[in-house]
Amino acid sequence: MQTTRPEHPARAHGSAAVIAEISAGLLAPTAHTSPKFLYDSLGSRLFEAICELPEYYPTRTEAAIFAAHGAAMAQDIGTGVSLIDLGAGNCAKAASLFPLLQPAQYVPVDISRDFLTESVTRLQQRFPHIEMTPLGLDFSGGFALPDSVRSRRRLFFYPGSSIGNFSPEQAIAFLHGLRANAGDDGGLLIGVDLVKDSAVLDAAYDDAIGVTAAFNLNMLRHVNHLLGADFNVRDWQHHAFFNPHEKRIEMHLEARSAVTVRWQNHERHFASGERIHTEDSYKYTRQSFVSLLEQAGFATNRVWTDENNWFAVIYARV
Ligand code: AVJ
Repeated sequence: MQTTRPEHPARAHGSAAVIAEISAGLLAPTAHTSPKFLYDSLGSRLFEAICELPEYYPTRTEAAIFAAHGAAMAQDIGTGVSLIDLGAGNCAKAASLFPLLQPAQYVPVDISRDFLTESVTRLQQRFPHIEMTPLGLDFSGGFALPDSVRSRRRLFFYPGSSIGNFSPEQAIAFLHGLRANAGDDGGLLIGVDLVKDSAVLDAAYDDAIGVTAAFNLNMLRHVNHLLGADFNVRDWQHHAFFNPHEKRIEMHLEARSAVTVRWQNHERHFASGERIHTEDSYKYTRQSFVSLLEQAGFATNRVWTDENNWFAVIYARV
């Protein structure tokens, strides 16, 4: 890897920490970026569009589980909690539970801060009696809860199988952190995508009209903005597949030809066909995820699934 100074360096908009994190991943022997960089404002909108796709079954399947079993969940959980929504996005999933769960406080957390602010402003008008405390931050490495949250019974809400972005080892550490922050009377309501026929999985992450491809490619625009890099999006193509050994979907961006990308005082050459690994989405069996929760210190679990056993919603308690 060479280091040169570009003649017209573009301005970098990311913080020093973000620039260092992305640079290290792009300069690694196998280039990689964290999936959190998929979510700028356009990325969050493209993800919303993914959730409408016929191939992308997780959102629909999870919503059906909430529709069928939401009352039972609310019964188990109880009303008046502080609902901490991790990766809240447009807040639609939590909002659909408000009538049953009747939380006293709603704490949506999302890295895509502007998108979150817009969502919460709209939601507060629909539910004026629920105290809303949005947190625009990256929670993947843990985060501190404001005092107003700590004073109440806490329910962490982590739907959509976003836990799949962590490796199983990272997931245990992350869930362990939630368990510690939940307190003795708190809990976790989590959505988990289950292992299934690989054709179903492959189609869900490589849809016919290319929305997931656009979602993946948009990461390069976002990284250009954060680093002041000169990725040409047209040089890259979306590649996603189920890896049965690792039990995960892998998303990559593959160089269509040999390209050199420059930012700040760095450059990285990519051979034709070389890839940037942009996302993992781990799939679990019901048993393997319950065992993961137990390793993270959650003792009691209640599991709801759909009729195909494609997706599970689990309420875990200390
Ligand atoms: C938001 C992480 C749950 O893994 O299914 C969708 C992201 N990536 N299509 C998933 C995603 C490509 C999604 N999660």
